[in-house]
Amino acid sequence: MRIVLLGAPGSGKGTQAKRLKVELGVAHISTGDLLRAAVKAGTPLGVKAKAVMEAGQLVSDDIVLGLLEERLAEPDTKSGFILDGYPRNLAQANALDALLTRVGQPLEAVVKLNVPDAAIVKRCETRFEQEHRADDNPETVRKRLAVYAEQTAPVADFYAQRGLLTEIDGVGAIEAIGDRVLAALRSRTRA
Ligand code: B4P
Repeated sequence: MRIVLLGAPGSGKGTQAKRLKVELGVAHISTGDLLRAAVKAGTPLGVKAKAVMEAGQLVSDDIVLGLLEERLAEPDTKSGFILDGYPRNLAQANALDALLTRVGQPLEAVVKLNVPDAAIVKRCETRFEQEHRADDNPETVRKRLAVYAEQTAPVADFYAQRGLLTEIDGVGAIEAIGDRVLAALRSRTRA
């Protein structure tokens, strides 16, 4: 299955994708993880991305698309994939559409995790205390939420207009949310 997971930063996309990958037997592609790996490796791309991520902003569309194209060319994506953190704006949504049409692998479902801002701020605070991820500091999280509202929220309408969007309540126990996502995906493939 080919799926996009949408949701605000800290809405649990990465958390849910880990289970979906196992249950559905598909590749998990997180653009956040790809970027963090580039930052850690200190590649020229990573050096550019570091400051942008720490400011809570989006890395440039060209850089992220390049990373994504490379990752989608790997053999484990043949059985399907979950895109986590991509697309994050309408330009990325259009670029993804063009790329997947070109390779004859269109999306089958888009799942959006709905979580109120207050719960997101709390989750990121907890992760900041545990993992010290620079972009989880409270000020940057507020910035990321503003970028989400302005640039990423319209992507949900883009997919709703194409009949691909399913919205899921992303509050509650991690396992219960995963059950909701799986049930929604299964009823979609039966439909
Ligand atoms: P991401 O890596 O995508 O952001 P994230 O905070 O990890 O979000 P996610 O929704 O995956 O949350 P998670 O499951 O980890 O992006 C980071 C940065 O990379 C962006 O700000 C941007 O700069 C850059 N970037 C990435 N993609 C890009 C793109 N396409 N274009 C441009 N720039 C891009 O959950 C968060 C926390 O909540 C965790 O600690 C988790 O344990 C906890 N949690 C999850 N579910 C929970 C639940 N049900 N209850 C309680 N806690 C929960």
